[in-house]
Amino acid sequence: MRIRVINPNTTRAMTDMIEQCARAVAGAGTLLDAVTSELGPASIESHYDEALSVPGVLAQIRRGEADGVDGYVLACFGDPGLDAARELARGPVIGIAEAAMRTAGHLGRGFSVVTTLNRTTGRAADLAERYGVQRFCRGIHACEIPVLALHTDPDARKVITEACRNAVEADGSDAIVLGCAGMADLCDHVGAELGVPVIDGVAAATLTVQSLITLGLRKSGRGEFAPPPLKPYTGALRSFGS
Ligand code: 2AL
Repeated sequence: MRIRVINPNTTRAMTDMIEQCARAVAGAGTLLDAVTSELGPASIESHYDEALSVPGVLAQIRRGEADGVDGYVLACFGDPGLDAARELARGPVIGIAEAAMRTAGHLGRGFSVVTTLNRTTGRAADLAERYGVQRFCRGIHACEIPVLALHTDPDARKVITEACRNAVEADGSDAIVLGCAGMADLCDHVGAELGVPVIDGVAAATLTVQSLITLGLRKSGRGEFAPPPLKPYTGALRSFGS
């Protein structure tokens, strides 16, 4: 099977790290690659960034469909463009917030999310509600490290680990959800330090997509997620139309 991980931001170094984390869990028979959006912001940490990342995600889904990809991981914690991506794809499309929060629900009574900037916590809260896991989500916390500083700030690992430790204590949580794809490579370290399950959405979403494809399950093409009606699009979005 072919799984494609889409990094909705345009930072290639982040895609490389995400690809390694996804490959580390994918099965031997899975052909997995990761692609970087070619249209949009370098990182996604505002509603503005998120809105402008969506055309780049959809362009990658269109390319993936032409390449015969069986399923996709959207590797940004805001799950940007998830519904629209599902309209375009034949196979499953899973967002990392969706996969991580649903996985956390299997592992204990309550989880905490630790994300990047405080301004992204509202989106995470909206997603918890959307995915029906609000009652398991005990708190959403920010480490106040911007996405692109996650791998340049020498204190990032320590700050994130301590933010996770404090979240478990403050919320009485059983598990931690890492709230950014850029934190994927910290998952094992934070888990070992805290002694509670720590969920990286990149790994969780990769295995969710792989499981669905193994089960022979594809996106439902009936109703809401059927391919969108063709029509002309204008201006910079011309190539997205018929
Ligand atoms: C993210 C993420 O996963 N990728 C990105 O660019 N921004 N999420 C976040 N909470 O900042």
